[in-house]
Amino acid sequence: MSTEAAEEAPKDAHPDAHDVLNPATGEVVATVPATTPHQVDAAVARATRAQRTWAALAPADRARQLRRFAAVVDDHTEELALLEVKEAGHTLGTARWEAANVRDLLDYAAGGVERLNGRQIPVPGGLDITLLEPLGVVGVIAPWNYPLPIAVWATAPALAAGNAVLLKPAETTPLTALRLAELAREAGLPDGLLQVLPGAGPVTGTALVDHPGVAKIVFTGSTRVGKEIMARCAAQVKRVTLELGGKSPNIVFADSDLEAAAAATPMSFLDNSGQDCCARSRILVQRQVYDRFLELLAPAVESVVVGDPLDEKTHMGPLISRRQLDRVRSLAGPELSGIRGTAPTGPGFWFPPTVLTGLAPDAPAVREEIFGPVAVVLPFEDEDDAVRLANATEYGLSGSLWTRDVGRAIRVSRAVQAGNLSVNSHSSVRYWTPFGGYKQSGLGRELGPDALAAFTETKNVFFSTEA
Ligand code: TXE
Repeated sequence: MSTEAAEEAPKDAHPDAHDVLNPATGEVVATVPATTPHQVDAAVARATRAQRTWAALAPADRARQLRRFAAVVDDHTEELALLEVKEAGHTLGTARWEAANVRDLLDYAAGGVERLNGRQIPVPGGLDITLLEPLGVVGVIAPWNYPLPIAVWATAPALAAGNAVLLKPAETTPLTALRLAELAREAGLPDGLLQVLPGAGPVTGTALVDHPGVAKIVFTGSTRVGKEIMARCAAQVKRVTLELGGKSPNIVFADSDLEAAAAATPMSFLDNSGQDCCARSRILVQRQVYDRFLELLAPAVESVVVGDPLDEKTHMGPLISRRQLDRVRSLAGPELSGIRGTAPTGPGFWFPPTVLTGLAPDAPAVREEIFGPVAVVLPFEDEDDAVRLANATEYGLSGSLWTRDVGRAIRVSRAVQAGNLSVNSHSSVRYWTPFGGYKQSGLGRELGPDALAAFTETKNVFFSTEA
């Protein structure tokens, strides 16, 4: 790892260390020491001290410091983007969007600091006030699919609301998070306010989740681990926000602009090589246009350029790891029929863009989150059937519907159980609109105007005038 990043890791780090591989080549680009539970203790103590000073600042001063942090990130967006390409295999276009998103998240959160107000509600016989207080120390456990932005979705509003943050990045992608903590220091944020604790989920992550000095956990990752974390948090009634998996539908009605729907479909499940919790990985097409839609979709999928993430012409890069590649192969191997694009075969973790056809509704590829460049296509008969199929999943994160009928768009978007829907579009994530899942896709919401309030505790105080 770079010497700058090494300085950010705890000094007496655990001998266990994680190799960070470049997913496009399989080469080791850094080795990062893991944080021991004992070091998590020390980090919580430092964060607790920093949080007291931070929360005592005037809102305008906190906002100013966060804006300065955003400005420092802005000066380093290209560097952060290149680091994201190196550790996560993202295309340059995606990585640049991610770095800019971090800057925007910090700016947006800074704008919320001075608007985070309590309220006064009339109560006879005195004065009643409702305060919004910071929680204290917040633990953020981040995934590897969008390592930097997802970490900052929680970090920015948590800091803005007056909390300290301990961020545990995924084992495969700690480098951008470590660099971000250095930039926070460079921007003048108080020492210890944002600390990055690399390490294994079951060791460092569990120590953070179980620590009584951590008031809330924000976790993004698999539904399996999310359930385990929720159960551990329950033991202390610890606050928790979960952003988990998805198996989102892309519903194409016969009355839609089929050409537009087919042209937009490939990147709706291939963006970030399909390692996206919002990936529209179940394409549901009305029976009478099913064949025509596949005719339009095939050339669009086959023309997706897969290769060197640093080449600006590339649309899709590799998968994150050998493990992820093995999982995708096991669910979408060549024995299944469908449309397949092309991908490099050399070193690195490559899988071609794939659309599977002719599967039964209970096939593993239809039910499970594959988290790779794979979608399944299923036909449906009418509106009710489309809604039934869309909801036939334990997940409920996002979804799209394509139709020219406004009434149908309203009816179906009301009936689909998912936190984020888009009509005639696949866009679901904006830092200024709320994001999160129904059912087993998560608990709570991130982003949007209420993001800061999720990092506060509500306290009501009544002052009697009659004593
Ligand atoms: O996730 P994990 P994995 C889904 C996707 C993917 C699957 C497995 O389907 O194929 O999950 O990915 C930390 N206590 N998503 O295994 O294990 C871990 O170190 C505390 C969806 O990589 O859930 C990492 O920082 N922390 C998704 C983070 O949890 C623990 C994003 C996520 O890792 C822990 C990623 C534990 N016991 C995967 N075990 C999305 N919602 O976008 C692991 N971790």
